[in-house]
Amino acid sequence: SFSSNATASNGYNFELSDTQKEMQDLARKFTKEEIIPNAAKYDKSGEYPWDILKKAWSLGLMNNHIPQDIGGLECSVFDGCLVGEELAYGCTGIATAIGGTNLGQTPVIVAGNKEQQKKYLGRLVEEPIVAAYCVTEPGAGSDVASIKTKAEKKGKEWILNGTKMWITNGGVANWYFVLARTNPDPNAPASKAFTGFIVERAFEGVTPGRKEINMGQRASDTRMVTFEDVRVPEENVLIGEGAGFKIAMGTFDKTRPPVACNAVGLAQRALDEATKYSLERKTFGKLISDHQAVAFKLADMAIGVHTARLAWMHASWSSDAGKPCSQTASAAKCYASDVANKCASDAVQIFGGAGFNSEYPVEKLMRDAKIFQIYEGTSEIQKLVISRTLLNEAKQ
Ligand code: CS8
Ligand code: FAD
Repeated sequence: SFSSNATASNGYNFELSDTQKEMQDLARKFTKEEIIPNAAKYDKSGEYPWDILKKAWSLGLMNNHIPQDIGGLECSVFDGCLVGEELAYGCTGIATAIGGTNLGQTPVIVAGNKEQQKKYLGRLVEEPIVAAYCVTEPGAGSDVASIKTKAEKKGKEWILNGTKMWITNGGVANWYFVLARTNPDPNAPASKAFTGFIVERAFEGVTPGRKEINMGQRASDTRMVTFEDVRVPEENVLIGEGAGFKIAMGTFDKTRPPVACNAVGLAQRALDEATKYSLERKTFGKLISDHQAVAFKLADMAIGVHTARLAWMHASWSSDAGKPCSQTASAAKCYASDVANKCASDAVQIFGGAGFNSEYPVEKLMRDAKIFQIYEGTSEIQKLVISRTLLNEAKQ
């Protein structure tokens, strides 16, 4: 088992266990050998990186959180992040393809019954296929409670209608987690008005749209998905009618630290590339690293990487320890996203003209970094979650 010693430790412990180090080394080696040499190719073609995912799957670098009785590794959030940071160092587009399936699985891990877990998580253990998480719609992203996709009960089935937007793995997933409104009363509280469903790609009426052409993370597959009179059997409801909103929110508590760790992987890559370049490039008769303006930029990047890493570590540890963690997960996600953007932009600056050119690795980092401030809740939404919690506590 790759379960974390971070959860078991008393007090502070910054030492990884031997098993964690092995897992991290495996992911680092995989990134070096399989992801880094192919990242630019997938970025340019936009092709889905199936061959890389298949290799990652066979090495146990995907589906980390599936329970052991289903055949998975049942990794802690912390251990999944150790792997995620390494993969993201190589390409955050590929890391998002992998993170997207973990995100789709999480509602089934946290809220699925054993039959649902065996059927849907079991498939992902048996074959290298992926899942997706469908909450956002063309008219509603930040405000989840305003989604319009609806499901109506007819006998032993639910009839699902609506359109989801910007769905990672939307065109390649074998099944989707879908959040839909099941109580038409506009005054029904969010905590009771929505239901979470497992919807197979193969169900009639499920149609993914065209692949969206995005600024960065272009290896990842982002699509609209429409559901037209899709008949979903009642056994595919997670927990029960009305439980969906809390499942969707509870999922983020476990999946925002992994987004933060991916942002840290990108920031570390920016720092490493910039450091290397600063020791090669000369201006005014000396290496650019000997100009303090450049060296201090590197120092600021290192401060960001270090502190953002501690933030995902603490947030994932809190989640694994069963502590209230929405605030720490949001803080890590928001902060690491800003650090990734600052580090990528600074790396481009240190590269000068070469930084702006696609033959060098850092322009991709800058394009890839932006989405971290938007997906899995924008930075503004993370601040909303944090400020609400702290103000509620202060009022008590
Ligand atoms: O709308 C919420 C929100 O989180 N918005 C942001 C949406 C978002 O993050 N979307 C991301 C989509 S997925 C994605 O982008 C994938 S990226 C690709 C993969 C990359 C992998 C590397 C909100 C703004 C936080 C809250 O909305 P409100 O409507 O204001 O709801 P509330 O009044 O706060 O809460 C309503 C009820 O829900 C309960 N709740 C809230 N948070 C939680 C958590 N766990 C459990 N339950 C929760 N965290 C809350 O308690 C309310 O229930 P009551 O019983 O009424 O008290
Ligand atoms: P809006 O909600 O329209 O926000 C627009 C702007 O207003 C933002 O700057 C926002 O921060 C700001 N804003 C909104 N409300 C407030 C407020 N209350 N206070 C202050 N500012 C506010 N979704 C999924 O369900 N599954 C996925 O797999 C998925 N993958 C994605 C992959 C990519 C590449 C992209 C681009 C998006 C993905 N999303 C996914 C959707 C993503 O989560 C949303 O785009 C995001 O939550 C923002 O929603 P929106 O785009 O509707 O922006």
